[in-house]
Amino acid sequence: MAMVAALMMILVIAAPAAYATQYTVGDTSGWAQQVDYTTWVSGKTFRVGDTLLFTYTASLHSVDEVSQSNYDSCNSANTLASYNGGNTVVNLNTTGPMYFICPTSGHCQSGMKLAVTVAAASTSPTGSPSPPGTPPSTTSPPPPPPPPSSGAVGNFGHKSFVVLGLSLLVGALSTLMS
Ligand SMILES: *[C@@H]1O[C@H](CO)[C@@H](O)[C@H](O)[C@H]1NC(C)=O
Ligand SMILES: [Cu+2]
Repeated sequence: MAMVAALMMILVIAAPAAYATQYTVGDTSGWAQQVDYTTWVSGKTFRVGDTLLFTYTASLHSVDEVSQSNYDSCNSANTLASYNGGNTVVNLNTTGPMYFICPTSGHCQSGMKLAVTVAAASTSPTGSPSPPGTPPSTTSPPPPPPPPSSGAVGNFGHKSFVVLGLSLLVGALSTLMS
């Protein structure tokens, strides 16, 4: 019984990770010149919780997150974030567009720039309830927690059903094992 409960805990805790995707920017080409990142982006859906992995030659390139206008003009004077070292993981924390350029002279102008649009966190492909712990799907603050005694059906989120289901499963298993 204790072991079953422990397994359930692990499943619940591990579930969100199963839905996060790490995208290697440029795939095997990495973050480099002569790569068409518009093509690389097309057909992909980036979601909150996913990550971008930039792999690059640290002596040649780096990664700057910039505004849309600085992306358009290849201006790395005012970055939102700067990364170097050859191996950069960027968390996609919020919905909306994100823009990256290589600040090495001439590289962005020749196409070393990446624009992604981050969508809300995924529900699973089958349309079943979201994994517990999935980040909020919008940038707006989450609603305040419901009062404990209200009992309205709308207050039971997906997590409640998952917990209920697991409780029933654990109960059934412990009955079988007793
Ligand atoms: C995403 O959130 C994490 C944790 O708060 C933070 O460390 C990281 O810098 C954020 N990444 C971006 C790109 O904002
Ligand atoms: Cu570069």
